[in-house]
Amino acid sequence: MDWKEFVKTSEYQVQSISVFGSNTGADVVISANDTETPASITQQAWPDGIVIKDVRKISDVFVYNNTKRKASVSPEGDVGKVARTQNSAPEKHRVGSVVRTTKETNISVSIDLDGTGKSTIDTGIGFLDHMLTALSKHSRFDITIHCKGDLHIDDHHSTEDVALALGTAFDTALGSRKGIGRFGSALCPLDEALSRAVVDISSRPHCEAHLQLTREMVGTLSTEMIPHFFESFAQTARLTLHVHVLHGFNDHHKAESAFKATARALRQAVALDSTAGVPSTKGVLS
Ligand SMILES: [Mn+2]
Repeated sequence: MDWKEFVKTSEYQVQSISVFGSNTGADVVISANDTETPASITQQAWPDGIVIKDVRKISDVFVYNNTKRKASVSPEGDVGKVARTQNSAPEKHRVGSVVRTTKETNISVSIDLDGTGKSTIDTGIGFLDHMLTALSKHSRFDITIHCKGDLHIDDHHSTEDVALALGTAFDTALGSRKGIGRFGSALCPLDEALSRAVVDISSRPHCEAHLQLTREMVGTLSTEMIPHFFESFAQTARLTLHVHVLHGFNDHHKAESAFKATARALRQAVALDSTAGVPSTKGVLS
């Protein structure tokens, strides 16, 4: 049996439960102990998965294979995570990693789009580390970045190459780009600064980054590299990103609110959506 995951769309009000994967003949029983829902649904084979629609006030769901309990789902959270038994396949995480070595930089990046916002970031540029830590935290992507770059020249190659590598890892983690929301948008303040980010995982790289930065440097990061970071990331991540600082005074705040808004927008755009299929009228998004 090769089933993979359940997706729930909202807490206690579940529009559909999808069981993806394939099963060639074993009895599978899905039961939900809710009086408005059929007590159990049995299918002999589900090569294309099972979708149960309009399940309401759900309190628990079980999957059985040959009457042996394989998994249960509890109703917490936006996207239900399967509480798997030891016999089950590990939960699928969308991960990507990149090692990028040039004469200018030596970089390793890994990303887990289904993480909790844990990060280990060491780019050699303190303020960039601070921004990438914020990106991880507010996107809930687990991110590890190590960069040894030619900082004796300046911060350009390190910043640009970290962005390119992070975008490539993100693209790898997304895979086929099926079953995701595709669009995301967020407004994030940091005290007096307010930023807006809008993301379309379009596979067409484009970035508009207008950040109103006025200082030459923040810490050891040139402010001109901050919009360039977003441009480079969008290029290899193959997405459209519009990020604007709407107003603000302090450049540290402006940049940080821009990264936080981008993180929130990305989180929304990559969120799994069991009804999405390929979220494009063209039928292709990869
Ligand atoms: Mn800060």
